[in-house]
Amino acid sequence: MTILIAIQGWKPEPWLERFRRLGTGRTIIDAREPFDPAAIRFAAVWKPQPGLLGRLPNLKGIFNLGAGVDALLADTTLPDRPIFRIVNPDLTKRMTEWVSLQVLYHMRQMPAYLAQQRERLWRPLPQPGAHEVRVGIMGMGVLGRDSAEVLMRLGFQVAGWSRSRQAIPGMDSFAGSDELSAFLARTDILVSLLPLTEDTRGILSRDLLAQLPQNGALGGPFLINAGRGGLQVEADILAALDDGTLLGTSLDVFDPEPLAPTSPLWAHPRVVITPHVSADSTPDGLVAGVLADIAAFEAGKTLPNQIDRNTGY
Ligand code: NDP
Ligand code: OXD
Repeated sequence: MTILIAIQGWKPEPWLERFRRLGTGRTIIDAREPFDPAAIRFAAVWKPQPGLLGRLPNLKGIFNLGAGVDALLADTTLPDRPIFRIVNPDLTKRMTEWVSLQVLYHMRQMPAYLAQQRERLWRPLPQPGAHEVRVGIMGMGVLGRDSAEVLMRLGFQVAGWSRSRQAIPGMDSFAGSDELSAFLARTDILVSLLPLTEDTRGILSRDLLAQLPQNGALGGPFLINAGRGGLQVEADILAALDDGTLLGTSLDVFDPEPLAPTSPLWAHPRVVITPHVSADSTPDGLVAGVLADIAAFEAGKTLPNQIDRNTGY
């Protein structure tokens, strides 16, 4: 069976090499070269050229090489075929590393200590323990759950918010728009691991940030977003930082990417910026799993990582 590899925004070569090495018995086609559209049965893609997948008459399934499918679903010509996304411990652990790093960075007052170091200042600051700090995770899916478990192990008071209630022992669970305000009111460090959908676009707004408490153990709230840039309203975040509504933020995702060199976020002393690297998809980590998924799908098995085009994730 022939698999088309269509990747934009990442280097396709290492993916093609890995698919060819591990895809025994498969014909692997590079979408940048001429090919017979009728020969393609599966497509493994990241931000494929809009219109490409709609031109493949015998396509059986689409395998998105990342966890988020917003870019793929933005193609209005996308054919009505099953779409699968990455659910893989390699990607999940990478995200949990990044989220834990950012939570600890703000909670342990690293921006203040780095500023003091530049001034050669030896000045211990009062330090709350993790058990006094309330982390709230928006998006309790594959990534949110793993981060929650690690942060609880570190001692933080963790709550999760999702569309449907997602119970994890030891964690307070909030669900739906009716419970969003209660969730925000108990959150000192807000972590966003939501997908970008019609319902979530622009959710990280001034109105939402204003609901985070000012009287927590850290003296004010922090925002960490690794979901998608379209979730956040950058002007609102900057305003919230400048008027003290927000004490600091870590952002891995932007809309558009890359973040414009002129953005005031770059130079803001209480902003941490990483260039959409919190959980990289890597060929070494993921291709074997994608090939196994394709084989399972061919064998008629139901895969748990199929997305729902109605909800958009
Ligand atoms: P999942 O689909 O497993 O989880 C999504 C979670 O968001 C679910 O808990 C879901 O609720 C919740 N959710 C969706 N819509 C809403 C809504 N309207 N209101 C409340 N909750 C909602 O996704 P993953 O955890 O695997 O990934 C999450 C996102 O992380 C990806 O979509 C992607 O955008 C981003 N990502 C970013 C990366 C990076 O490098 N920066 C890398 C990988 C992913 P419910 O449980 O009820 O379905
Ligand atoms: C993803 C990403 O969705 O890397 O996997 O952003």
